Amino acid sequence: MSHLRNIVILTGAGVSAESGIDTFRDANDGRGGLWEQHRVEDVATPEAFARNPGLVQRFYDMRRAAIQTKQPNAAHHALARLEAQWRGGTVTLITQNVDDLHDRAGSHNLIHMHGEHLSVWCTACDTRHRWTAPLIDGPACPTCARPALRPDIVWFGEVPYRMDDIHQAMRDVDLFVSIGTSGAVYPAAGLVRMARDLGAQTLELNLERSQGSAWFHESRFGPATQVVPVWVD
Ligand code: BJW
Repeated sequence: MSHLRNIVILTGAGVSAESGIDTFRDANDGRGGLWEQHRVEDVATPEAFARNPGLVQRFYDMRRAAIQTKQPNAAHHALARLEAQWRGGTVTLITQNVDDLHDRAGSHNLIHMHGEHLSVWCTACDTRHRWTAPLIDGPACPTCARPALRPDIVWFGEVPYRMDDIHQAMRDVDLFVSIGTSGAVYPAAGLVRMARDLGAQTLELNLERSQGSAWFHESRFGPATQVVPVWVD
């Protein structure tokens, strides 16, 4: 990798799978998109929240509690190590994951494009707060006191966070690496094509071929805890 300066890494649910966090499109019964017994569309859309806020808040409270018991794995640690040791360029980590395992492993140049579980967003006064207690009873915002807190998660139909920062990082990318994502959800799934258009090398590390596999110069298949440390080291 010595001739490469700027690395952009996109991670998805597969990087956290071996920490015990279910992926979205694999851990189901084959009907596609089932997630903890709920269809993704029933809980991960603004319409679902408007229709049944209690169900959605309960669902996220349950997932927050579960995530806090999980630990970063060898793949998260390897990516944090890469950022700490990389010289002569930048390592930008864009994650679609809403867990905090990259943060806890020590990654700093990190973009949570689909939001974060441990953050809540007040839609009344547009402030963000750290989640501390279940949201099911519609608690008041600490800033404006209105009961308008929602999970700070990018649902289908909403614009992912920090798109300007993502485009900025992509402008200078020499190597684009996609890890543990199915390539099914846009705009994240389109980044590999953008990288190709900009002349970058592209590498996929995944358990199996993803939907965008044809866009990668190279693919390496296996569990993230094995293939990521081998690639980094
Ligand atoms: C392992 C492993 C191991 C397993 N080791 N690997 C039609 C065409 C194109 C686009 C659209 C369309 N209709 C609608 C859209 C847009 C829509 C979209 O993409 N829909 C698709 C379903 C088609 N996208 C949006 O709405 C987005 N917003 C948007 O487009 O705004 C417009 C706009 C954008 C930009 C500028 C201006 C305007 C928003 C998307 C929000 C996604 N939100 C979710 C839910 C979060 C809720 C929560 O977590 O609580 O984010 S959906 C869900 O999918 C979650 C994930 O981040 C995301 C991606 O999933 P991921 O990470 O890829 O997981 P899986 O399960 O799919 O794959 C896991 C992979 O890991 C697999 O490949 C396994 O093999 C592998 N794996 N174990 C290594 N051990």
